[in-house]
Amino acid sequence: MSTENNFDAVIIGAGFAGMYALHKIRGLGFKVKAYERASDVGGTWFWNRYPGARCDVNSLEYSYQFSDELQQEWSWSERYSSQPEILSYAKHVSERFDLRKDIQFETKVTQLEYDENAEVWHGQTDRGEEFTSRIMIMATGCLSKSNTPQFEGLNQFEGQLLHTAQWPHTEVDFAGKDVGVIGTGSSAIQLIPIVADQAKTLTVFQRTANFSIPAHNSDMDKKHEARVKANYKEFRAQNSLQRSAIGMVPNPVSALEVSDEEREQTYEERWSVGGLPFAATFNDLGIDRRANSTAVDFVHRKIKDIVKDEQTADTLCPDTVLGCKRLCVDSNYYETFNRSNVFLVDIKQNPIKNITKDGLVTADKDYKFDSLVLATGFDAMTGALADISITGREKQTLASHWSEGPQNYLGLMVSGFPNMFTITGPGSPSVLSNMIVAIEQHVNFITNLLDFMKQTQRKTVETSEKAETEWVQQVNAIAAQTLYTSGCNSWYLGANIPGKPRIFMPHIGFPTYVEKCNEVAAQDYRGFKFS
Ligand code: FAD
Ligand code: N01
Repeated sequence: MSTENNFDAVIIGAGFAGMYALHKIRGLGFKVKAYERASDVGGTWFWNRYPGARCDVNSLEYSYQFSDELQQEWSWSERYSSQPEILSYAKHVSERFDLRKDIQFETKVTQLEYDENAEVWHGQTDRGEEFTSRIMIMATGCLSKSNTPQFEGLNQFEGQLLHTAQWPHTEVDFAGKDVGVIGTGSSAIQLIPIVADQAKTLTVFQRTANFSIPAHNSDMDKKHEARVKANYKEFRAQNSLQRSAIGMVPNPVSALEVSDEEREQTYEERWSVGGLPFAATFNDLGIDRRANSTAVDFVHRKIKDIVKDEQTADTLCPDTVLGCKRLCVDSNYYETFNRSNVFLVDIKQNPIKNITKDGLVTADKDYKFDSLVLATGFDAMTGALADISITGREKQTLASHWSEGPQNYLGLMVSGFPNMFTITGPGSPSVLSNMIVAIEQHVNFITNLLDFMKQTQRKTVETSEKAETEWVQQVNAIAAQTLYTSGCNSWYLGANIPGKPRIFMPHIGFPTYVEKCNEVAAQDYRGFKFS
């Protein structure tokens, strides 16, 4: 292998995590390269091009803060920006910081093996290339490995088959078509109102009803933007103190301690603001079933007010705890079911038996379509890592180390896998926070640690099994105090993928996590071993 392919650090992925990691690691003077299987930067926003895709965290927050010039010069056009605008932002960042020259696109890393003697990682790509690197940064994404359920007959479908997370780059025209959508998660809920507007008919196949809160998206309020920009640092710092690092004001009051009138009025106020802050209407919605059921009842009433057909409304009412699955945020989702061309099928009652060449068959009926959209989500948090064959010390594979579920320390490092870091992996706040904030915190922690190694002339860092076991116990103990583990079957638990170990993966609470990381760093990186 030529020395051209020997690196100090290799990053896998060029979404927001990989891009920032590349920028920061360059700053350490390292020889660094990123591999990305897509043809451009953006990650999530490169792949998820379905109509209606947009963020559900305010754009003034869902953006980088590491460069004040960047955050001052960029302007978002909407409160929750659309996928094309977020992708333009990612491209702008890559150009502004000249990132592309160190990213190799259309290249998937397929294999990584640790060489204990040389203390380097050997990598292979799907193009047959090889590389070595002392440091590996896994910026592979939590929601980047799409999930295509193994429906019988799927490959026999002769119409147009689409997946929300692998959407074509050219416009998909649904005009005059009969369309089926399988799934009613966040992606489906964003897509359904738009497809319904274009298609001749739209049939939605729902297995589990989801809670959705109106986005009330709007054009960016320029005065608000100017106020935030005048004080951006303070705004960011305040938001980072919130449990999800999102600037939603939590109401420090129990849902059970207020009168019925006050409770109803408070829910109404939050519903009219819209979006994720609804989950923080009262301080016990995530921990107390009785409190949570007041929110459930409120949303059920809203659904029944909006949706005219009684049976459809009943089917749309979730029977799970609110917020246990990620809350969806929509524009006209429930209203769409009042259209005469839209039909809802409850596949919990009548499961899909198989896909046919021109539609699908459920337990009680045949359906025919021109287009079938799979809005069936992701093998979340571990899927993209499991997609790479990774072998660490003593020939142990990551797959065998994680056979009972992911184990790591601070969500950053796995024992037996030296010098390999995961960004926003399981065990970190990641998907339960504003992810760009979580990404920056992780990358800063990792690059500070690498700088510490450089200054103290250490070659390798790894964590111990003890640190890892204690961390996983702590993550689980926090989750066990909430309704996340008992209130539903979510992808946070791996429950959406048949055979995946059922374990709650994210760490709940961004500020407490940051505190812990800072404490670890201040104690010469307690829980990490250096050589
Ligand atoms: P990704 O953006 O997933 O990037 C990972 C990259 O790694 C991908 O481009 C992938 O191609 C590449 N890759 C993976 N494996 C390999 C390999 N073996 N070889 C080469 N390349 C590889 N989060 C929020 O906080 N707020 C939101 O509003 C929000 N909205 C979302 C909307 C949608 C539709 C989805 C799907 C997710 C949303 N998220 C949101 C979560 C989102 O994933 C993160 O906010 C963020 O974009 C993740 O960035 P990342 O760089 O960590 O991962
Ligand atoms: O995926 P999901 P998603 N047969 O897993 C159904 C982020 N995001 O792409 O619930 C039949 O939520 C499945 O049914 P069930 C956000 O973090 C954010 O929508 O398992 N149905 C479910 O209805 C989000 O949480 C935004 O019973 C099957 C759906 O498919 C995450 O990405 C927008 C099935 C999958 O829903 C994932 O969202 C989009 C089967 N075999 C995404 N398998 C924003 O708004 C699965 N389903 C910011």
